[in-house]
Amino acid sequence: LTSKRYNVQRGKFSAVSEHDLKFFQELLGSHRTVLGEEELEGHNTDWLRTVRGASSVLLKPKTTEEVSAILSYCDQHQLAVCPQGGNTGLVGGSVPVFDEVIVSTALMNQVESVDTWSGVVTCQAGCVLEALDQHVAQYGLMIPLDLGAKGSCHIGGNVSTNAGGLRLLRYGSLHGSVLGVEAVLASGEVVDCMSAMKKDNTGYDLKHLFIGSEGTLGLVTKVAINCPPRPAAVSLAFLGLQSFDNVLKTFKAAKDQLGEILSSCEFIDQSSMECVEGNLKIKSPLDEYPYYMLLETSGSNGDHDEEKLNNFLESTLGSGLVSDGTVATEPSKMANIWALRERIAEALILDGYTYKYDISLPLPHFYKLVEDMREHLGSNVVRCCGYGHVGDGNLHLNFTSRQYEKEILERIEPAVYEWTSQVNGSISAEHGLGFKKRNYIHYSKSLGAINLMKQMKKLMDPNGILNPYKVLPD
Ligand code: FAD
Ligand code: S2G
Ligand code: ZN
Repeated sequence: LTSKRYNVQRGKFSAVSEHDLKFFQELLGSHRTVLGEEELEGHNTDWLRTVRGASSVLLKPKTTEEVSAILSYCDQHQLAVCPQGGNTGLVGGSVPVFDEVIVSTALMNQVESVDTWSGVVTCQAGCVLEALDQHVAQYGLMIPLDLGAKGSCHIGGNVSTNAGGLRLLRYGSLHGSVLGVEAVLASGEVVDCMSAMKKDNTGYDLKHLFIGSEGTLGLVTKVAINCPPRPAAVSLAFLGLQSFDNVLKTFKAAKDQLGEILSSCEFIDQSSMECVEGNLKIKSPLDEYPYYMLLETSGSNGDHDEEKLNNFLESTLGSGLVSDGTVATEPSKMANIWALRERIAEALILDGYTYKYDISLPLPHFYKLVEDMREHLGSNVVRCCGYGHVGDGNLHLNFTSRQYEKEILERIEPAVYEWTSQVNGSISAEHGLGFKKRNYIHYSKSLGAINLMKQMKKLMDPNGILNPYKVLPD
């Protein structure tokens, strides 16, 4: 149990009573009021299986009005709430720490409108990312976000964690592509910041408070997203390189030579590749190299893009920057290459316990952190690997051991955060702070900023019922 493994005290919240259950069942009906810890096993445990809460009540509202009624009731009765989307979060933010009531967006999965002129889709927070992307594809549009968890994560969870993902390099952050948010405050008040307009400079832009606040300021119930045209042509180059210096130079060359059609730039180190090939028994189309890169292009003219990409490959192979490479345009071939990158998280879990770090770093220091931490941990861990969104300066540094060991965690933390803050990096690039990283926020945010965040939390959730023990330190 999280509360056992980490020394955290339960807040002064009520425990759910028979009277409370009666209220929820009258509001939602018994099939949308799921009871009992065994029933809730999958909702109390995070995707990484590293934190586990003890909730015995899972509520499944369908509408904003039902969310409003739930939250105002919980606020009046001092019941803590854990908002939950697809439960793919990686920082322990999406599951209860104690017996918080879980409010799931699973049944809030309706698309409200797609404006084909402006490319704006309006939908409920519980739409699964992949399903939403498939929905807008019929209009020639795409959701400007892609991540390995697309089959399970909800768009409301993506907004709440300000998820980055594999295409941020091309389509930017959700702070740019989300045009509107509807959220419900702890009091039950509905904050309607929905808009389908690309420009709206009327007062404070409040929607940004809910983007990335991980369920601690309000429960997101609807979003409006600006969707770019779905590219007619996508190609994927998979490269083998001898040094990380060559990875950086190749990234720079890709930006110069591929320019506007470059839509993703990811890297994988040899240790990550060994893990995904060894644990998942999937094969890389290249021989063994110390580093690999995935460079994706997306454009409107396949011939033009493929020619550009092949010229790029020729010049980087010719100059020795790249040691080997292959270009795929056929969807199943591209999917096989993406699996080598997207399934590393899954492969790491098969080692046992994962110590996961999602760090933003200035590119010159980027892989040095992996080398230093690999040396620092030595044979104490089964594996130390680095991969991620090198195009965004976002490293995914992971260690694994057979089972959780406090001694390993203490060798890694706070060393990894100190190292990061010394080069002015971010201790959490895209996954958020959740439960696991909230006490390290000061490595990336000033005390003044943290104080203002606490004041905002106090103003918007005075009883602290929304996702307690998450994001901000006590
Ligand atoms: P959950 O995990 O259910 O919740 C995440 C947080 O948001 C929690 O704090 C929860 O309380 C809160 N929350 C959820 N829904 C709402 C809501 N409607 N209103 C208010 N708060 C809410 N993340 C990235 O950024 N980039 C990646 O490339 C990436 N790749 C991943 C690959 C894999 C294989 C996995 C398992 C995860 C990956 N993630 C990545 C992490 C995770 O998928 C994202 O954080 C995602 O946005 C979480 O969405 P979710 O619906 O699963 O949210
Ligand atoms: C990714 C999520 C998985 C991980 O794959 O891009 O954001 O292992 C990550 O960190
Ligand atoms: Zn990532």
